[in-house]
Amino acid sequence: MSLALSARRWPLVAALAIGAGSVVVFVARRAASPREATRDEHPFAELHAPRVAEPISIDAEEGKGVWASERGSTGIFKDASGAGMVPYTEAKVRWDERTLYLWLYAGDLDLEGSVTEADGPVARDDSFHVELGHEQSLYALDVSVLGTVSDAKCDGSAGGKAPIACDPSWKSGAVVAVDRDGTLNKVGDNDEEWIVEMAVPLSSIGILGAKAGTRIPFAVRRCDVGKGGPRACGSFGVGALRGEIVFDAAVERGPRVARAAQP
Ligand SMILES: [Ca+2]
Ligand SMILES: [Ca+2]
Repeated sequence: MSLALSARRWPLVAALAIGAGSVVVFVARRAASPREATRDEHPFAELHAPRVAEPISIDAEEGKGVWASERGSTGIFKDASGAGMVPYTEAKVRWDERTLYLWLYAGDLDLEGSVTEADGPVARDDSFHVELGHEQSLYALDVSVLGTVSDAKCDGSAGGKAPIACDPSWKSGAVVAVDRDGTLNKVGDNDEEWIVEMAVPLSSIGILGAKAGTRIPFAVRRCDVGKGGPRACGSFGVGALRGEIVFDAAVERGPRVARAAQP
């Protein structure tokens, strides 16, 4: 009986010994290098942006190959309950050494927009709100269905609480084009969608020498404006799951180039 007990205890003793060894190794590793904050201490939603080999011409031309793939896509924006936003809304990002490119897709049955002056109250029109972070600053850009831009440099962090102090004299230098499928400010007919293509100079947000691995805190949201109707809102990178663009080394060439390269 005692022999049988001893035999059963051996695996337990061995496990304890191995466990103790693991603790020693773990402690030694912790002591060897200074502690760094682990990524999962802050709940980031990473958005991996492919690089483009040539600058994207900003013209909102339909079917452009460089935006065809789902790489660098937020997927459908989420509403406050975590469900996919209705109407469908999505953003994609690309980069080169000088520029961050955005493609903002808005499904929309009723296109509403009237603000045409830069830094005007763009958010009351059908629009996107983009937040980019760098160092201690937050750069906020609103861009509307009319292509009107309101931009400001603020205190705060991308996707966090509403910024307290903003300086609207800051200019992003963003180049914007909009493709609209529908009639503006006319209720009763069925509109379909509008798409913003946008280039933001990285130097305007203090990023020089961008390279693979560069990270930019990022949030984007949209509230659909309807004539007298409810405002459906959705976002990416806002609240508990902050967003962050990561510049990938892989180059996005688009399907046309890929086809041309085949024998
Ligand atoms: Ca401004
Ligand atoms: Ca709308």
